[in-house]
Parts: sequence; structure tokens; C-alpha cells
Amino acid sequence: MTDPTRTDGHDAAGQDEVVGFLHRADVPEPTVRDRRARAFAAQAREETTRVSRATYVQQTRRSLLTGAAGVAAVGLGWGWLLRRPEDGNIPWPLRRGFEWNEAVWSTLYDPGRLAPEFDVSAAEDIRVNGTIGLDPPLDAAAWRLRVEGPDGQPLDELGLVDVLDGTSPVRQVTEHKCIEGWSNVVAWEGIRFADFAGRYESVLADTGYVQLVTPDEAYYVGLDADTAMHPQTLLATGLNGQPLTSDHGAPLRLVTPLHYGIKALKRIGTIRFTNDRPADYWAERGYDWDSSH
Ligand SMILES: Nc1nc2c(c(=O)[nH]1)N[C@H]1C(S)=C(S)[C@@H](COP(=O)(O)O)O[C@H]1N2
Ligand SMILES: [Mo]
Repeated sequence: MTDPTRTDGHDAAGQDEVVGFLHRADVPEPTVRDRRARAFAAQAREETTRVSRATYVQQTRRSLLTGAAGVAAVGLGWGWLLRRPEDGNIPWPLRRGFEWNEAVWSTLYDPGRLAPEFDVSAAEDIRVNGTIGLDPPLDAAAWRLRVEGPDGQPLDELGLVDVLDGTSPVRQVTEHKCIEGWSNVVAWEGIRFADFAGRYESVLADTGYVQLVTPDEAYYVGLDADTAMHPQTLLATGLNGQPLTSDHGAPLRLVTPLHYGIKALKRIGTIRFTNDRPADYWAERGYDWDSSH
């Protein structure tokens, strides 16, 4: 199948279809579960990016909250929002949303530290390291991404096409550092985690962390909101111009270039938005929970 919007020049023949920089396995097109949520997310993203940095800096904390209200209202409806009991003059959905909104805003307009990025020509091969949760090899047709809210309630079960739907493809060339002392510059293709998470805005409002888990639950990593919403945190589908192989984490893996490789969970099965700091495989085995470098 040929996609005229393709920009990376890869041949999409065979098992995989390449859309922009995105690599998606040839899995059956899933039915669209919630078009309203998606439209909301798209609109929320638009609202968020429409505000320039200068405008943001000028805004007081209070008017920032009003701005957040505008975004939230797209999904929730003003009527619902304004009927909520108030707390300190801030309707409670906004108050509870403030921490995540703060993370979204602070990373969009002041990402803090950024990992160095390189030209794509600097990309190197990378070994396969770590296979916990990758056994047996991926069954692409059966794979689904489960999305869960803070009480473990299921929010979505998405095929890869739905995960990528409506998001902009990103290529990011960064250094992958393993805690064992080796590193490689690699090109990741995928989408920003923040773009994906945008469609769960109303859930993010209530949470401060994310846990990513392999389908068999054998490997799991925890991220705080700032890390998850960092502009360089990706859900990757490709590596060095090729679709991810099973042992590099197909069909979807995490990329967090400010953190050691132990956080870069391969073969994501579940994304859980949580209130409390979630369990992390290597933190339970003595490594620093944050593992930034
Ligand atoms: N599911 C899963 N993801 C994982 C691991 C693992 O054992 N299982 N190991 C991590 C470690 S320690 C590193 S360095 C990177 C290596 O990614 P690569 O195999 O694509 O080089 O994957 C990370 N993600
Ligand atoms: Mo690693």
C-alpha cells in the first residue's frame, strides 16, 4: 500500500505499513471506540498549542487556570463544570487537574532539561538488551494496548492504528544510555506520549503518575507526570528507519532519553494512570526509582 504523505522514503511493501515516520504492524483495523473522546483530545491539543510562550509567561496563575478550564470545557461542557462545588474558588475538577496541567504546561513551555538531539546520520545500531516480558515473540494481530484509570478501571483497548490515530509522527535522534555503561545514538520514530495522553485529559486531571507494563505484567516501569509529559518522551513504533522488531519492543515501546534504558519499556501492554507512585521493576531491585542521568 502506498501512502503519498510518507516522508521517510521507506518501502511500505510487505508486513508493515509506514505512515510518515510511523511504523504500524499490519493488524486488522479496529473499530473506533470513542470518537467523541478523540475529537476532544484533538481540540484540547489545538487549544493548548494555540497559546504562545509570551502569552503563557504573561498569564497569572489564576488566568492559567481559566485557560485550563477552556481546554477542559471542550470535553466536559461548561454546564457540568460550573455546577461542580467550588474549593478555594476553583471548581474542583480544575483544582484536581492542576498538577497534571502544570506538568503539561511546564513541559510545553519550559521543558527544563532536554536531552541532546543528533542528526539522523549519527544513528547507530543498537544491541538487544533485556528480554523480560518479551516471551514468546509478539503476536501482532492479537496485540492491544490497554489503558487504565487510577482505580484500575479500563478506559480503552486499542489496536496500533487507533493508538497512532490523529497524532503527529516524530523522529527523534537521541542517545540511549544503559545503566550497564554502554550507550548508542539511535533514531526513534513514534509519537509524543503527551499527544497520546491528551485524549485522556479528564483522567489525567486526577492522577500524577503513569505505569507502563508488558502484556504479561513481567516488566513494569513508573514515571511521574513531568517525565511522561516531557516533549522527548515517546511511544515509539520504529528504530533507525525500520519498524521495531519483537526483541526491540514491537509494536510499541517507551523512549525517555533523560532516563536510563531500564525505563524504556519494550512491548507496552498496559498504560495505567495512577494517583500514587507505581511499582517499578528495577526500583524494586535497588535502582533509583527516577533513574535519570
Ligand atoms: N520489556 C522489557 N523492556 C525493557 C527491558 C526488558 O528487560 N524488558 N530492558 C530495558 C533495558 S535495561 C534497556 S538498556 C533497553 C534496551 O533496549 P534495546 O533492546 O532496544 O536495545 O530496554 C529496556 N526495556
Ligand atoms: Mo539497560
